Amino acid sequence: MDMNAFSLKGKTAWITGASYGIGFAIAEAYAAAGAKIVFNDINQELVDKGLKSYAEKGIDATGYVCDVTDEDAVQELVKKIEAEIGVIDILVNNAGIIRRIPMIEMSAAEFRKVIDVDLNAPFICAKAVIPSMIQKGHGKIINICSMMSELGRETVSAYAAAKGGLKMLTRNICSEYGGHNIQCNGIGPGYIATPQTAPLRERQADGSRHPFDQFIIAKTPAARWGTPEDLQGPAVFLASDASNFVNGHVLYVDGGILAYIGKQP
Ligand code: NAP
Ligand code: GCO
Repeated sequence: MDMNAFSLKGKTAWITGASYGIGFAIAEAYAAAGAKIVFNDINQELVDKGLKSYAEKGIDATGYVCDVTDEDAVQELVKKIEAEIGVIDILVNNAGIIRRIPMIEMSAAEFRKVIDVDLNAPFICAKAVIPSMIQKGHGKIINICSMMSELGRETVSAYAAAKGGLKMLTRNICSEYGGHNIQCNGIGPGYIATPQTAPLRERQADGSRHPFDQFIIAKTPAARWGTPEDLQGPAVFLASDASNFVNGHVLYVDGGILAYIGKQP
């Protein structure tokens, strides 16, 4: 086998919401694999924060301000990227939010907001990049799903609905555009230590671990939270020629949680 199949040399990768967290880690890995990095975030302050972080890693990334839920803005951004950087070969739909609210206490507006960012935006971004991928004869779309694409839990109804839908959007893009040599797959991270999950890991007043933190440790065969770096290898694989016959798949990177009943108390 030619190991260059895992190279991203000469490819342009757009990772949404990638000033920090999982998106940043994936972009870092893509840069190491040879890709040109483009990212966006919701405001200039975050884009500047991201540019500083990328520069500190020696990565010459290009950052843009764009709200991924705004279709006109996304269409304009893709045209700008194509003019200034090049056709997007790899899209990672990473931008996402969560609102942990008991369903009967959640307003429809709050529910819609989560669906808008976590499901509608991946549709908007994929729709914007697919035409040029078809013209170019290849493309990779990677949707950042979740364990909540498979399981529910209290207080995350909107998020689980969005991530479940994102799994099916992944399969549908595969079905509709696989014939154009476009592979659309998902990554389903387990519980990863990022700002998004920080509230679930906060130390208690007495210095003990958060009950949810203890719960996740007991439910994970690896007995630890994941790190954004745990996602880098799977993300490079799904963006590279090494996965050209993998399509419509969600690759769970969860330390084994989905396979495990949990440690006996
Ligand atoms: P994070 O730390 O909250 O980062 C998410 C990024 O997306 C932030 O930079 C955020 O900007 C940006 N964003 C939010 N709304 C946006 C919008 N409308 N337009 C553009 N950018 C926007 O989250 P993370 O933990 O890195 O998670 C990244 C992805 O992985 C998300 O899709 C999440 O659902 C998924 N995921 C996370 C975990 C986990 O355990 N952490 C597990 C499974 C899946 P702001 O700072 O302004 O919000
Ligand atoms: C939560 C967490 C999870 C993780 C992730 C798990 O509140 O349960 O935030 O949703 O973010 O999605 O895969």
